[in-house]
Amino acid sequence: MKTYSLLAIILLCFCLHAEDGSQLWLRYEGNANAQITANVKNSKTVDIALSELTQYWKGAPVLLEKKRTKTTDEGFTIVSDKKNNSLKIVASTDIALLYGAYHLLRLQQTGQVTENLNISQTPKYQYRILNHWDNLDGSIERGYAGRSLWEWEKLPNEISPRYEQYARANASIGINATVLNNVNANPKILTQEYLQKVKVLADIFRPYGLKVFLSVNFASPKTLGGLPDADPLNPEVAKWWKAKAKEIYALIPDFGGFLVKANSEGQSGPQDYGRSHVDGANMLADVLKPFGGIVMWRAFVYAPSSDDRAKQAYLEFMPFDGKFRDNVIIQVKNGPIDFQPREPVSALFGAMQKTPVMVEFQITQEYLGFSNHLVYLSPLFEECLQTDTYAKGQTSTVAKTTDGSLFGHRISAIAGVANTGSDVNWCGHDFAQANWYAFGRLAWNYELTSEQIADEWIKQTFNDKKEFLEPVKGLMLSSREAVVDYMMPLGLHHIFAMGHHYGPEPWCYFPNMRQDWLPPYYHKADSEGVGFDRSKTGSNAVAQYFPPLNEKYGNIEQCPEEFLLWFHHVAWDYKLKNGRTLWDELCYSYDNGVKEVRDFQKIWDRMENYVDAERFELVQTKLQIQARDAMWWKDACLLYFQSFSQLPIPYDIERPVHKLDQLQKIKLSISNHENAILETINR
Ligand code: GCW
Repeated sequence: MKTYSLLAIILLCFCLHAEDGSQLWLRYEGNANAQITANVKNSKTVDIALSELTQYWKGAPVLLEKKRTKTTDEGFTIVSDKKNNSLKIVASTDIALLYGAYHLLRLQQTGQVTENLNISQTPKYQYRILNHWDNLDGSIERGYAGRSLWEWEKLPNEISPRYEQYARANASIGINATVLNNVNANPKILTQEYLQKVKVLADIFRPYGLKVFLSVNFASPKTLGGLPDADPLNPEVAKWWKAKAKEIYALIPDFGGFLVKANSEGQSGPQDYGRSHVDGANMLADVLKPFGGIVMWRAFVYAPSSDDRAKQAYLEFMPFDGKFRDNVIIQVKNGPIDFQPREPVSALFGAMQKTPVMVEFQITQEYLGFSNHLVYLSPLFEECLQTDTYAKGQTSTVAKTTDGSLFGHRISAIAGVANTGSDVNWCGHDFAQANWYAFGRLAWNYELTSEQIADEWIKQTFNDKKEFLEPVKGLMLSSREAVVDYMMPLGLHHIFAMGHHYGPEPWCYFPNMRQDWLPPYYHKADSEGVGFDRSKTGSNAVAQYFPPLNEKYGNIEQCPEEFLLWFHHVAWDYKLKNGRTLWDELCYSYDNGVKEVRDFQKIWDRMENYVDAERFELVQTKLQIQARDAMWWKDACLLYFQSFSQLPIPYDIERPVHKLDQLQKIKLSISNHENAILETINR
């Protein structure tokens, strides 16, 4: 028996070929030679579907049937035709046939093909978009997987094979739009020279159903067009944009539209000319309307003077509800601050009812350990989408307030800030691929659970051996809670190092700097306690939520403990539900976070025989960094907050391995963060 299992392991190891992670979840085995036909005149899209299935589908013959159906343009049906021992994928558009083909292959890869298939799917959101914060010089703002995928210097002549691979990966999970450039937009993207490059990408993406959008700099008519201003009510400005739109659509007839970050973090906008967000957004919407384009206008605005940054997007945008054109959608970050490991949802969801609102998630891990930490983000996305806003009775989840169903909006969208880059494995960390995957799958169908998505991702990306699947799934599903524990438990937030946001710096303070960029503004630690009072006695941000959420969040006794310090300034000796004091619970939470990551290491090391050496080692090394970082976070935060609480760290907890003053000396430069961390921590 022993020899047998040893042999099996050797054989398994032998079969696992050397690999670099570049294939993502698309690891179909070739030469299937299936019998695939289509009743439709071939288009590039249908050809892709035919070719994917012919090569990789190992089941009964498949007919791709295009006909008018009840499902939306992108919906499809897969049905078994038992009589003829065949299958049909039925849809009303070519792209939906391709989505059906990828779904069939997913069923095959995940062992879900049954004799009697009868599946109907239709996406929940109309636009399922990646936002790339890629700059024209090839760098990526908050990107942790190398340089930009877009080789602007080489375009339009040299074409990287990755462009098509990127489109294919997105199509396989139903992502149908991409914003190519950073919201901190360089006006140059709108020059004829760059538009020619954009056109080449759009042409490659089109057969995969991927629509191209651009982020635009609101000052473009001035900086690029030479006009004296960019005032949205200046007819010359509108004329400039009209001509620009005409130029774009001449090159890219199905161009999606503009994404705009205006009057936020130093970007120009309509307020520079005494105009409002409505004036700015509507001017651009009118320009795009004849071509069928839309404007995604971001609500990420906050002024340095405010008493509470968390309230600002709501205060700024609520008065404009219903005043935007019907091709404008307001893009709102999932939480009121900025992509923290945990935030309550933005109060704008459910509150803005007359204007469509879309969620913006961050797939790239700006505040979650970059591409060093294994954090499966699906539970974060799911938590937000399934949060009930109580806007209209009991079932007003964020998902329903944004998918067009609850308020009857014509357009609906969801965006994720991409984590892709030039790294061979696309995302830096092999497990970060799961976050791209999960975003796509949830955008298609937010009723899928994080567990289901992890299950299918692991089976496709690694293997379906129970001994691998179950522990790794468990690891993934607890990873988000772990990062919350070792970075910012109980609702603490924004205690990250200045600028690059890697590692803890709760002490970071400069009297002359914008206070809302500094951690003490958020944690407000003092000798009494810690946390931001957003209840009635404080900033009253809770009032922006519908009842009963406002009551629940505003009342310290009822407030969910994961948001306690988000909404309340809490005494160090305040008793939590489990009987511990706040101080002790903070200590145990940080300690628990460290333990969880140490457990992840133990789990992963046991997986060595089930995974190729390359990916095994990369993940192992990254888990080592994560474990050291978790200890760094724990020691930094506990030792710092202890200087206020003056209380002992419970004696059954592992003692700090750093000194506070040493940790306070760590200054990472963003470009060399990985090495710097290793050096300082190993010192
Ligand atoms: O999360 C913050 C980031 C900025 C980013 C900004 C935004 C693109 O720190 O890098 O800028 O939000 O979303 O506009």
